[in-house]
Order: sequence, then structure tokens, then C-alpha cells
Amino acid sequence: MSETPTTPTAPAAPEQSALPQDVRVGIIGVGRMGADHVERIRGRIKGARVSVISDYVRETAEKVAAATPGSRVVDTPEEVIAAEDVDAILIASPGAFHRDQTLAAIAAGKPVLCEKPLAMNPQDAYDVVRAEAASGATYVSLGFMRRFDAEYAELKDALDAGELGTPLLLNCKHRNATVLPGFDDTMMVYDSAVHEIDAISYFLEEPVVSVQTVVPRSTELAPEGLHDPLLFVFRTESGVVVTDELWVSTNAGYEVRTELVGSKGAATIGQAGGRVTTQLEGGRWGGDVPLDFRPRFIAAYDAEVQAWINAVADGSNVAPRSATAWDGYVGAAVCEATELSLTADGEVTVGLESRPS
Ligand code: ISE
Repeated sequence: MSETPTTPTAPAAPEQSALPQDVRVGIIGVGRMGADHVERIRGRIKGARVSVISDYVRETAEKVAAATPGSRVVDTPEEVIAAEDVDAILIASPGAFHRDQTLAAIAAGKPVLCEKPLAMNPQDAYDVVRAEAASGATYVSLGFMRRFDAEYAELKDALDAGELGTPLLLNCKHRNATVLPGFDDTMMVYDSAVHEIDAISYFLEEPVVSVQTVVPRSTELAPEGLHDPLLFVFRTESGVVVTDELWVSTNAGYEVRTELVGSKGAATIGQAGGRVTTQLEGGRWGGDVPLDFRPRFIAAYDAEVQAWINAVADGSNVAPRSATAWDGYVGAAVCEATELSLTADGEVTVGLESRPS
């Protein structure tokens, strides 16, 4: 039998970007984090530029725009979302506005990278999950930058490759030098522990079923209203136990350590954020600890935003390692149970809605 002649094919064309030009990013909120993102997009991110900026304090937006060629200021987040010269939206406003702004971006059919948290409670976060599912597309990336940290990725890849066997324990330590006045136990959950709560989804890919808070003696440096340190103990569906030690007034520096204990071995990341020097005068050894999360995770933030821009440009909108609206909902549900566990005796159960298809 003769073979059907095949038409010679041209070499595959390079992948086309869904957009003919740089992705034009609209930024909502240019406080500390938003201004950081503007600087990163202006200086280090390829294939993107900041086109429109808004901030609750207009002068702040104007100051940032003045240093960002090609950008303009508008009065409201709604104007950023609707702007014709905005292809994608980065939300860095206070958390209480994230639900409504993310829903507006979905309604406008524009991809959005929303800083954590997705919403202040699970019901609001679930509204975003449902709206995105109803739209039939994916629009929402959530700013859990640790997923783009090189050490995080290395640990995740080792776990997925089976190098560590079956996960048994995940031990996390999260330390800040200081926190702003007013930082209390609830913020310890929603602002800080939320990162490890997302790390559970990222590393273990299974739900948390219960959480318990253990309260040790507090440091005399703890601000009023804060128990510091706090220890949270999570249990996942398959029985992995996750310990999360939060200590946010160390007066020393920023440290994030993660140890995964598996049936075939244990691996730790975040031990030394750079060079450790021996032979210091007086026979000591040591290195530097960054003062806050920005220097520690600058490469992770860059990688996160670059991956998001690439995903927007190729039309997939959400990068493969990124946290999604569903991750944001799961995080909010676990945070709510964790907050309850601050004052409860014993374990508090976590309940989750079903995931819309
Ligand atoms: C802050 O908001 C962050 O997101 C940091 O990553 C975290 O380490 C810190 O505890 C939070 O206050």
C-alpha cells in the first residue's frame, strides 16, 4: 500500500504573543508594594510597561507616575480597569478592596495579578472563584511570591520527583525584625501565616482539615495586643502535620525557613540568605540577614511578575506555578479557622466549598 504523500511543512513559527506590543499594565494602589511593582516593571520586567496608575492618595500616584515615563494617573480603580490602554491589572490596594476590584477585572475580561489576600473572608473569596468559573476563562493570579523563589521551587521539584518519599511533616519558621504598630494576633494570621498556609497548598497540594494554635510565653518586645511568638499546627487530609512558628518582633532580621520531612529524607530551605563567612575577627562566623521581605524575595517577586506578563502575553493569563483564585479561597478558609483557633481549645476544623469546574 502506498503511503499518502505528505505536504512539506515549514519549520514551526515562533510562538506568537496574543498581544501585538508590550503588555500595558494598570496599577491600583502605589503604596509600598505597588510602588515596588511599578519600579520592577519599569526596570526589570520584559514585555510590559506601566500605562495607568491610581491611588487613594492622588499625589502618591502622581509622584510615582512622574518617575514612570509613558504612564498617566486616573482617579479611581474603576477607571484603571476600564482604561483602553490597560491590558492587565495589578492590584496592590489594601486587602479589603481586593474582592471587588478582582471581580471588576473579571467582568472587564482583563487578567489580574492581585496581591494577597484575595479577600478578607472565605465567602468573598469564593465569590471570585465562582465569577471566574462562570466567565469560562482564567483571569486571576494571586501574589504569593514565594512560589517563585528558587529554593521553594527546588524543594517542590525534589518532592514531586519522589526524592523525599511521602511527606510526613512540614516545619516552617517565619521571622520578622519588627512589625508596624497595631499588628495583632489576627494580623499574624492574615498577613504573615497566610504565606505558610499557601505554602501548604503549593507543596502538598491537599486540603488542610484542622488547625490548632499553641501560645508560648511572649517576648517583652511584642507590641501591645500581640502574642509573639505564636505556633500554628495544621493537619492535612492525608495526615501531614505542618508546624508554623511565627515570631515577628525578633529585632534581628527577616528569616523564612522550611523543612520538609519525608519518608525517604528531610530537606531544609532558607537557612542562610547569602554568604556565611568564617574567620571573622575574634574567631566567630556569620553573615547578613535582610531586614525585611523585599530584599529576601526580590528575585521571587521579579520572577512572579515576569511569569505573569508572559502568561498574559501568550493568552494563558495565569502562570503555571502561580496561586489561583481557588488557592486564594482555600487560604481564606484556612485563615478563618486559624483565627478561630486563637481562642479555641484544641483543633478547629476547616470546611471547604466544592471547587467549581
Ligand atoms: C508582610 O505583609 C508580608 O507579606 C511578608 O512577606 C511577611 O513576611 C510579613 O510577615 C508580612 O507582614
